[in-house]
This record gives sequence, structure tokens and C-alpha cells, in this order.
Amino acid sequence: MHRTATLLSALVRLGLGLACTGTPLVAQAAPEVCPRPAAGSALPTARDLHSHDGVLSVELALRNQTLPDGSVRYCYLLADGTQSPTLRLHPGELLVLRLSNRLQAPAAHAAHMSHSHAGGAGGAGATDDPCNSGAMTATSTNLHFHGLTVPPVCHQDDVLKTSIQPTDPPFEYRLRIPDNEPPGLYWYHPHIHGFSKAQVLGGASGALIVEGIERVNRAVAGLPERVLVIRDQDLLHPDAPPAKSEPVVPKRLIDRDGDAANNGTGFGTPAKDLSVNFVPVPYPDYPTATMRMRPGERQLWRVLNASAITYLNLAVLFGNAPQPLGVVAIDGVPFGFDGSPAPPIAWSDHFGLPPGGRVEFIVAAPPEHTPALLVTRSVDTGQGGENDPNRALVAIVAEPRAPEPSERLAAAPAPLPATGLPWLGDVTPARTRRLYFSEKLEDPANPNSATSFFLTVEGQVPRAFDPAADEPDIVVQQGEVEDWIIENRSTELHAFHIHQLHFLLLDWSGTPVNEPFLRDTVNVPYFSDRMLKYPSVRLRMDFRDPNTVGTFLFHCHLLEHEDGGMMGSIRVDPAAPTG
Ligand SMILES: [Cu+2]
Repeated sequence: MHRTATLLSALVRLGLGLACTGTPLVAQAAPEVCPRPAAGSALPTARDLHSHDGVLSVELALRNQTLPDGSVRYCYLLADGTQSPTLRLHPGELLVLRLSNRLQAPAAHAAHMSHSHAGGAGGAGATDDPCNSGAMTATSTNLHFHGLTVPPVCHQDDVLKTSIQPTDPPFEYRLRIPDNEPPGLYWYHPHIHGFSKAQVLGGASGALIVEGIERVNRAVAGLPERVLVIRDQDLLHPDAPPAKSEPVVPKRLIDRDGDAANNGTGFGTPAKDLSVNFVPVPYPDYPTATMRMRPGERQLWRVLNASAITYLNLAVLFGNAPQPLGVVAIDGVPFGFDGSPAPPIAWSDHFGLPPGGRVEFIVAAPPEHTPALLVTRSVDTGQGGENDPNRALVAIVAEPRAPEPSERLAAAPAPLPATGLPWLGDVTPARTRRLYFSEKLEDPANPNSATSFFLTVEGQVPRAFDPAADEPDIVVQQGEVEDWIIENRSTELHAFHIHQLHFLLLDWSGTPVNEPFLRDTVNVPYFSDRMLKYPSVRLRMDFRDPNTVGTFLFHCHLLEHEDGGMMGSIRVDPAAPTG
């Protein structure tokens, strides 16, 4: 036993040493730093970490591993070797997360990120203090807690200045889930400007659940629950022709980012492969992960799109028939929370989920011997967008003796007291602002030249986000509510996201939508030259919570757009004292 352990650690040391010198002698002996399940595996469940006595203490190491094809895996590792635990806390409880940055510089051929902004704060201006470092390199990292209304300050949810280096000791995040945080599905991921895409695409992400959704919505009380984290990754078989079963073989197009471009057919090479709970479902044959359920059993599925650039359009099929999904929460906020006039359940046979978005729905297992699938259908990302084709993700197998999920919602929950704030839809906005997404070719005559990505406040000059800027792009006052009209002047879909708060979608290109629920990420439809005006969304932005005070970010959640500069900053000033 002891001998084996010694041998093993010697091998590990050897492996690390080889990785450092870059001269692997016996490639197959290198240990898997971030091991992943094989395609076609049974769907695993991430380890659930529960709070105890009001505190959840977690030690995570972020590591990476360059694969022979040049792609890089990233993983949040627990001491037991499992990856990306699901963090579970109740409102009011404390998360203490110590993050060790153990990243190694990716091999040179993989480090192609970040053209315009790797200089800047990356070098000379950087300091040794992780709270004020601002360093932006391939081995820098930090954490963003997507969707949580926690303060944007160091050791909590600041991502503007916080940057942890491999030479730093473990960095402690210490944040309290607010008492008024809506119970639902949130997530954590790195947010280092210029390098978010590489790290998230490599797998650096995990779910965070604020417990108690059954206290808002009795319809889910007692249900078994399942967390599905859908990630994207570089194609395993980029040069393969489409499967013979595909009804059309579209011409292969490449977009400006070098990804497979939208071909408008719903088929062909995707921009990225997808995985579900790290089980890859690679192009071209899409071998599904397998999930066993008891026939007819109802479960709550909590689904996170942790993709770097891939839009999802989820459906559950029995045979070819789409099944009703009982949606109970979007982006972490249960229907009916905080005075929302939404019905407790919205039934739909599909759900579109942008990168960063979450949806929680009730779904029933098929009867025995009925083939069933979780699929994503194609998303029309526009002429300039990526190809997100139809594909199967998970085969659902109904078996009377299928194991139950390890987590189950309380059967007889006490109702959650309302926060007492007026429903956002009923609040008169203090003002209206206009913003717009746009893209610019460096050389307008050359469609293959580099693209700049902008998210601009109307009246300001379009420019890529500058992390070193002294002044924020927008200043608002805590306590106020504003309407933001966000246009898309580019020919591809974008996903608007803002940190620290949720918003209400009021209209879609001027047409009111009846969406009595909140979001923190929303698609902004693309422009085409057949349109008479730019498409837009109108959002009611909620700055009433004192936890939003500080400086934080809004951006496109397609991470190559965010890394490329499609981001802005906002400062929320404390409300003037009254009386
Ligand atoms: Cu975008």
C-alpha cells in the first residue's frame, strides 16, 4: 500500500516535471490532471457540498492540462480528486471558498487568445496584491458568482481588479448569501478579462444552489432533483463529415472567430462540442450520455448552460414527440418570487438557454420501453453567428429499479417570507438609457480581418472594454430602477448579462412581451440588412438592493465577445441618506 502510494506520487512528480520542461519522454505515462468521462457514459452527478451550521467551507484547486490536439482542459478539483462540486447554501449562510491557482502556462500553440488587451494591465502596472493586481495572463484567475446579489468587492464578487496568480497562497472568498437571495440555480466561473473563454471552455465552472425553491413553489416540494451542467468544448472530431443520418449536408462555413458558422440548416459541423456533467457528446454521431429514471417519475431538473459560446434550445422527446416541461425558475429566480404575477409553473415544450442562463423545470420520465432523449435544437444565431445545430444530449432510460437522485426537495417546507419590495414591473423607472452591441472589421475591405467587439452606451464612442479605465461607463444610484434599451447592430445573436442584479424583459424590438419573471442573461436578436431598424430588447434594471453598491460589469456572455471587449462597467453609488 505504502509502496504503491510512493510510486504513484513519484509518477505524479515525474509527470509534472515533464510538463514543465516540455520534453515528454513517455507521453502515455502522464497522469490525467483533469480526467473526464468517456462519451456514452452514464450521467454522473457532481459532488454535492452542503453547508453546516450556517457555513460552507470549500477548498478548490484550479488546474489545467494541455491535450495532444492543443486544446486545454481546466478543472476545479477537490482534495478527493472530484471536479466542479455543486455548492449548496441557504439564504443568510456563509460561503468560505479557498481557491488555489495551480495553472500552468498552456503550450504555446494553444495560447492564441487575447490579441488586443494582453498588454495593458497584464504587465507593468500589476501589483502583488491579488485584490489590486489586475493582471491578465493565461495563468491568472479569479471567481465570479453568476447571478448572486453579493457585493462586487474583493474576496466577494469583484472581477475587475481581483487576479490570483499561481505564486499566490490560496485566496479566500468569503461571502454571505443574502437573506433575500431568490432560491435557485446559480454558478461560479473565472472572469479574467481576455482569458474567460479559454478557462470556461476548458471546463472551469460549477453549480451553486441557493436552497429553498420549494418554499416559494409548493409544486416542487418533495421532488427528486437533478443538476445538469451543459458545457461546450473544442470539437473532438473537427474534420469529420456530418453523420449519414443528417438530412442535409450543408456547405462548411467558418465565421470570423474561426468557428463553424451558422449555415441556416440546423445541421452540419457545430462550432463546439457539448458535454453534460462532463460526459462529451461529440460531433458527428452525438453518442448520448445515459440517464436512468423510474417510469413516469417526476423530477426537478436544474439546467445550467455553462458553455463559453453555445446557445441551447432544450427539449425532451419521447419518440419524436416533445414533452411538456413545467418551468418553475429562470436564472435562479422562482416564478412567483417577490410579487411576480407569474403563474407558479409555465408549461412549454422547449426552452432557449443562452450561455450563462439557467432553467429549472419539472419533467416526467417516460413509460418503460419508450425511447426518450434530452436534445438541443438548432439556434438561429444570425448570419454572423456560430453553428448551433440539432443534437441529442442524453438518452433517458425508464427502469423500475433506477437509482433515485441523491438530492430531494423538502416535502413539507415552511413558506419563504416575501421581501416586501414592490414588483419590479410596477416600479416607474427613473430614466431610460440606450446601449448597443456592434462589431467592426479591422479592415472593412477584408471579411477575414480581425473583428472588434463593442458594447456602447448611446452617445459614447464605441471602443473595446478597457479594464484600466478610471471612470465607469454608467453611474446610477442605489435605490433606483432604470429602463435600458439594448440594440444589436451586428449580424449575430448576443447574450446581454449584468452582474449583481436581475432584470425584467419588457419588450422585444418594441413589441411588449408578457414575461412576469426575472432574468440575468437575455438574448438580443441579430440585425440583418433586410430590417428597417436595429432589433432591441427593453429591460427594467433593478438597482434597489444595497448589495449592488460598487463597480461591476455588464457584457455579452459569449465569452469570445466578452474577452474581445464587448463589455462595459457600471458604478452604483450609495443612495443619498433620507430625512
Ligand atoms: Cu456576443
